[in-house]
Amino acid sequence: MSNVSAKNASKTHYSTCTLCEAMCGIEVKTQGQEILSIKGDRENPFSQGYICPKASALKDLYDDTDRLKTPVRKDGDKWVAISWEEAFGVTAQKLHDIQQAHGNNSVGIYLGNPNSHNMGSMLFGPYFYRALKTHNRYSATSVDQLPHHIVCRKLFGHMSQIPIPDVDHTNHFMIIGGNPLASNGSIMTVPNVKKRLKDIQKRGGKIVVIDPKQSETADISCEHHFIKPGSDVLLLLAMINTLYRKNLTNWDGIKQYIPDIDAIKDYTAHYTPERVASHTGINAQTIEQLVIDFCEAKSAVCYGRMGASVQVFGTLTQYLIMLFNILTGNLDRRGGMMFTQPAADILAVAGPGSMGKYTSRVRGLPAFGGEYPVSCLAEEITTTGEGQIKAMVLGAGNPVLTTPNAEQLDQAFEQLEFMVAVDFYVTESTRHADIILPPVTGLERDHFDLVFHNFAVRNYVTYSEPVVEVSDEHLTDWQIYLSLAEKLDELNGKPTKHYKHLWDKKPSGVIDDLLRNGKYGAEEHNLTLEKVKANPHGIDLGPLQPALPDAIFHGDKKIPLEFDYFMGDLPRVEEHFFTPKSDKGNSPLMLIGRRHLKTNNSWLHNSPRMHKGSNRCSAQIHPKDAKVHAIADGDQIVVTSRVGQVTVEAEITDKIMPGVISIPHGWGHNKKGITWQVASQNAGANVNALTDEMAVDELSGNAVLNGVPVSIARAS
Ligand SMILES: Nc1nc2c(c(=O)[nH]1)N[C@H]1C(S)=C(S)[C@@H](COP(=O)(O)OP(=O)(O)OC[C@H]3O[C@@H](n4cnc5c(=O)[nH]c(N)nc54)[C@H](O)[C@@H]3O)O[C@H]1N2
Ligand SMILES: Nc1nc2c(c(=O)[nH]1)N[C@H]1C(S)=C(S)[C@@H](COP(=O)(O)OP(=O)(O)OC[C@H]3O[C@@H](n4cnc5c(=O)[nH]c(N)nc54)[C@H](O)[C@@H]3O)O[C@H]1N2
Ligand code: SF4
Ligand SMILES: [Mo]
Repeated sequence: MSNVSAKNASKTHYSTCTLCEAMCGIEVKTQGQEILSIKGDRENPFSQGYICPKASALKDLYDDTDRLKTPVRKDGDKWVAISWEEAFGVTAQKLHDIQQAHGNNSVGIYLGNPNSHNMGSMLFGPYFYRALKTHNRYSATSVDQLPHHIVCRKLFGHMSQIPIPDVDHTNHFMIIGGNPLASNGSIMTVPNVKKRLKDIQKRGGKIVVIDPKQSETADISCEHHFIKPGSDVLLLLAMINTLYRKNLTNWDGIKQYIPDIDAIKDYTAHYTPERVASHTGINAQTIEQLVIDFCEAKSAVCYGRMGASVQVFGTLTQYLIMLFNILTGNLDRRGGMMFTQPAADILAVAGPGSMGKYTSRVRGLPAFGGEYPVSCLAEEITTTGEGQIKAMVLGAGNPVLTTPNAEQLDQAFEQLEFMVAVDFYVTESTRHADIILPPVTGLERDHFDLVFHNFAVRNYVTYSEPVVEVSDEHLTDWQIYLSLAEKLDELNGKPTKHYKHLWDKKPSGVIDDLLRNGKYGAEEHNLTLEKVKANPHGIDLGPLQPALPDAIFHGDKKIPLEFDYFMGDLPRVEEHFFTPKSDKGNSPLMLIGRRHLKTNNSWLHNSPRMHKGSNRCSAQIHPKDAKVHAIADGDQIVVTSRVGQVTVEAEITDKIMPGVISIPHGWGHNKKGITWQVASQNAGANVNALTDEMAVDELSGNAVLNGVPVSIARAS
C-alpha cells in the first residue's frame, strides 16, 4: 500500500527543455505518471526562469495519443504492434540481407535535428551506424550549419570548435540572417535572448540586423537593413574592403596566431561598396557606416546564422564573417566571438571532421565528417548501379518536409526495398518505413546537453534525471541503437560482447568520465556527475574567457586562413553576380524561410496549443509585388519553382523586402498515411516542394533554401 501511494505522490523535478538550443531550465510537477505542469525554473542560474511557449509542448508530446509507444510493422495499409525482439530481429536481418546482396553502401542513413538534443543517440547511435559500414550517411547538417563546421574545421582544426557571440558583454551585435527572437538562438545557446539583447541596448550598445525580412529581432534592434537574399557574400567582401581603405583593421593581438593575415586585403580589393551596392540592395554609404560603427564600438561581434549559411555562398559567407571578426580584433575577446569552455568537452574525444576523402556517387558532391549533402539523397536512391541505396535508416528526422525537392525524395522513398525509422510518429517520412522503433520522449530519459553546452553564451553545466519513470518495455534511442548494433554484428559473425560495457556504463557514465577529465574536473570545481546531480538547477561556471591558443586544434597552434580553398570560390561570385544573364527582364521573386516561436521544424504541429493564433504557414509578400500580381491579403496563391508548385495563403506586409517571398518550412501535413491528427487538420504547404536539390553552395554541398527563384500567381 505505502508503495502505491509513494508512486502517486506529487513531485517537483528540475530538468532542461530539449526542444531547441536554448537549454532552458524547467520545473516540472508530476503525480505518478502524469505531468501536471511545466514552468520555468527560476533558480536556474542560466535561464533564470525563462521559457518560451514551446516548453508546454513537452507535456503535449508525452500525452499525445497519436504517439507510438511500441514498435510497429507495416502490414498493407495498417501498422501492427510487434515485440522489440521481433522488431530488432527483422530489421537487422533485412539490412544484413540487403547489404549482402548489394554491398554495404546499399543502406543509407539520415539523421535529423533532434539527435543533437539527445545524448543517448549522440553517444551510442554511432555504434550502430559504424556497424553498418556504409558511406551513404546524410543528416540535417547539410540543410543547416555545414558551412560553420567547414570554416571551423579549417581555421581552428575541429568542426565543432565554433566561437559564439559573447552576447552578455558585447556593445555592438551585428546579426546577419538570424532571428533569435523566433528561434531562441542558434549556435549560440542563449536562453531569454530578448532580455539579453535589450541589455545590450541598456548599456548603450547597438543591435544591427541584416535580413531580407524585418524580423521580430529587427523590430527590437536599433538598425535593420534589407539585403537581397544570397548577396551577403558581397556585403562582407565590401565590409572587409572598407576596413582596409579606412585603415580600421585592428589585428595586433591576433597576428601571432595568423601569420598570413595581411594577405586578406588583396582578395577583397575589387569589392568596393560602390561595386556591390546594387547587388545587395544596401547603398555604399550605408555599408561604410556599418563598418565604422562596428569599429568604433568598445567591443563588437558579427554573427551569421541560417539565412547566411543555407544559401548559395554559405561557406564563403561564414568564412568572411569570421575574417571580419578577426580583422577587427573581435575574435577571442570579451564582447566579441568567443570559445565556450564546456565542462564535458566532447570535442576532445570526437573526430575533427574528415574532409576531401570521397565524393558522392552520382553527382560528385563532397563528403564532410563522413556524410554526403542530403541534396543528393534522392538521386542516390533512384540512380541504378553499384552503391545504389536500397534501404534507409531514418533517425529523428523528417526529410520529406525538411530537405530540398522534397516531393522527389518522397517518391524515391517509395522505391526502397526496406526502411526502418527510429521515431515516435508516423510522419510524412516514416510512413515509408516497414518498421518503426519508437523511443521515449525528452521527459522520460535522463538528459545532458552534450552539444549545446559547447555553444552556450556562459559556461554552465547541468544534468537531469528522467522526470517520469518508464517501465522496461519503453526504450531510449541509445537502447534501440545498441540493440540493433548487437543484432547486426551477430549476423555478421562478430562478437557482440564488446557492447556489454556500454550497457553497464550508460551514456551518463560517459558524461561522468568527460566531466572528470574536463576543464573543471580538478582544482576548485572537482566536477563529477554526482556533483552536477547534486545541483539540479545547474552550475554556473562563469562568463566566457579568452581561450587562444588552447582553442586551436592544429598542432602548431596557428590559424591557417586557407585562401586557396575559400577564396577559390570568388570566381563563382564574379560569375554569379557580375556576368550578364540571358534571362533578364522577368526577374523572379526570391524565396526565403522563417521560423515562429510556436513551431519546431516539422514536428510540434500535433500539439493543439502550438496552433493558437493566426495561420503560420503563409507566404509573406511586399505590397508592391502583391500589386504587380493583383494579389490581395488572404488570397490563395500558387508559387512555382524549377522543381515544384505549392498553393498557400498570401500575407501582404511591408516587413518583407520587395522582390522577396517568405514561407516557413516544416508544413505540408497532407500526405496519405500520416497519423498526426491535429497536424493534418492544420496541414499547411511544404515549402521544400519548391526548393531545388540541384542548387547547392559548391564548397560544402549545403542546400540553398534561401534565395530560391520562384514565380507567383493568384490561384484560380
Ligand atoms: N525550407 C527550409 N527547410 C529547412 C529549414 C529552413 O529554414 N527552410 N531548416 C532546416 C534545418 S535548420 C533543420 S535542422 C532541418 C530539420 O530537419 P529534420 O531533422 O529532418 O526534421 P525535424 O522536423 O527536426 O524532424 C524531427 C523528427 O524527429 C522525431 N523526434 C523528435 N524527437 C525525437 C527523439 O528524441 N528521438 C527520435 N528518435 N525521434 C525524435 C520527430 O517525431 C520528427 O519526426 O530542417 C531544415 N529544413
Ligand atoms: N521556434 C523555433 N525555434 C527554432 C527552430 C524552429 O523551427 N522553431 N528551429 C531550430 C533550428 S533547427 C535552427 S537551425 C535554428 C535557426 O535559427 P536562426 O538562424 O535564427 O533561423 P531563422 O529564425 O530561420 O532566421 C533566419 C533569418 O534569416 C533571414 N534570411 C533568409 N535568407 C537570407 C539571406 O540570404 N541573407 C540574410 N542576411 N538573411 C536571410 C530570414 O529572413 C530569417 O529572419 O532555430 C532553431 N530554433
Ligand atoms: S526557448 Fe527552447 S529550450 Fe527554452 S523553453 Fe523554448 S523550446 Fe525550450
Ligand atoms: Mo537546424
